[in-house]
Amino acid sequence: MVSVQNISKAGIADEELWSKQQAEKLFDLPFNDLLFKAHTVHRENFDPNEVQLSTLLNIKSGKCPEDCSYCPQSVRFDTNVEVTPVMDKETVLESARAAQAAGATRFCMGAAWRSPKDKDLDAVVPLIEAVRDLGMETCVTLGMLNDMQARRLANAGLDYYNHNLDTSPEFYGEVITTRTYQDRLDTLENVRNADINVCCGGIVGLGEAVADRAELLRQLANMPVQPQSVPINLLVRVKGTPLAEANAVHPIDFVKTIAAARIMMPKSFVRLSAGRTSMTDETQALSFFAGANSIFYGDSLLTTDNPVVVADNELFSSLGLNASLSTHN
Ligand code: SAM
Ligand code: DTB
Ligand code: SF4
Repeated sequence: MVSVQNISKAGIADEELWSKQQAEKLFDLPFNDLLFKAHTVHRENFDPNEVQLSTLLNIKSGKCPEDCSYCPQSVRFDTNVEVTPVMDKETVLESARAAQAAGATRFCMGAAWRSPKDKDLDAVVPLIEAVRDLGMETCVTLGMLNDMQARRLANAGLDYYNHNLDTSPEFYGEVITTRTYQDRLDTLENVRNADINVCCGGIVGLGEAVADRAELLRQLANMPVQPQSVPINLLVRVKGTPLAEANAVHPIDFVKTIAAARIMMPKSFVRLSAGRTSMTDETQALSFFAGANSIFYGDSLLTTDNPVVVADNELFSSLGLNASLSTHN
C-alpha cells in the first residue's frame, strides 16, 4: 500500500491509500480468509458486540427533480410516493422522542431535494436544534450543499451529513445523469471543511460489477479523511423505478462488500443499511461478524419498510449484541 504523509484534521498521520488492485484483491480472497481478516480488524478497533442505532425520518417526501434510478422519490418515476412539504417541528420531535425511547442514539432526517435553497434551510435548522436538544446525535441528508450552507448547518450543531457516492465513478453514469460524481465529491468536501462528520457510502445491487464495488470503497477509503459513517445499502427494488427488476444480489457477495469496507476503513462505523427486510437473520449476523456495527433502526426507512423494532431487538438478543452505542462522548 502507498503510504502518504497526510495529516488530516483529525490529526491522523500516515493514512494509507488503496490501489485499485489492492481493493479488488480483497473481493478475490476465499470467503473465510476475507471474513477472518475483516473480523480481526473489527476487533482491533471496536467492541464486536456493540451496534450503533440510527433512526430515519423523511421530513420532505417526493417530487425530487433528480433521476437516481434506484429512488422512489424521483419525480420522473411513477411510484405512488407521498409528496409532502417540510414537516413541522412537533411532528419531528414526536418521532425523535419515540426513536430515543426505543434506543436509537442518532436521528437522521432526509429530504428529497436536489440541493436545498437557503429558505429550505430556514425550515431545517430549527429541526436540527430541537433534536439536538433531546440529547440525540443529529444527521441530515438534503442533497448538494455549498460551502456557506454547510457552515450554516455546522453552526446549528449538526453532527453528521449523509451524502452517498452510491457506486464507482465508472458506473455512476448508468445510474444518475442529473448530477455528477464530482458534484458529490464537492459537497462532501464542503461538509468536511465545515467540520461536520461525514456519512457516506453506497448501494449494492444496481447492476454494478464487483470491480465497481471495490472502486466505490476505494473512493471512500482514499478520501482526505475517511467518512466517520459508511452506509452500505442493499438496493430496495421499488416498483416504478428503472431498477425495479434488477437482479438480486447473492447474500455472500453483499457480506463480502461489508467485509472489504471494514478492512479498508478500520475506524469507520460501517452501517448495514437499506435492504434488511430482504435479508435473513443469518445474512445480518454474518454482516455483523464481517464488521458492520451500525444499522437503521425503526419500522421504516424513508419511503420503504425496515424490520420492525421488536424483530431487531430479538435479533440483538439472539446474537448477544448491545445496541445503542453512541459514536461520540
Ligand atoms: N436527496 C438526498 C440525496 O440524494 O443526497 C438525500 C436522500 S437520498 C434518498 C439518500 C440515499 O438513499 C441515496 O443516496 C441512496 O444511496 C439511498 N437510497 C435511495 N433509494 C434507495 C433504494 N431504493 N435502495 C437503497 N438505497 C437507496
Ligand atoms: C442511506 O445511505 N440510506 C438511507 C439514508 N442514507 C438516508 C436511505 C435509504 C432509502 C431506501 C429507500 C427508501 O426508503 O425510500
Ligand atoms: Fe432525489 Fe436523493 Fe432520491 Fe436522488 S436519491 S432522486 S437526489 S431524493
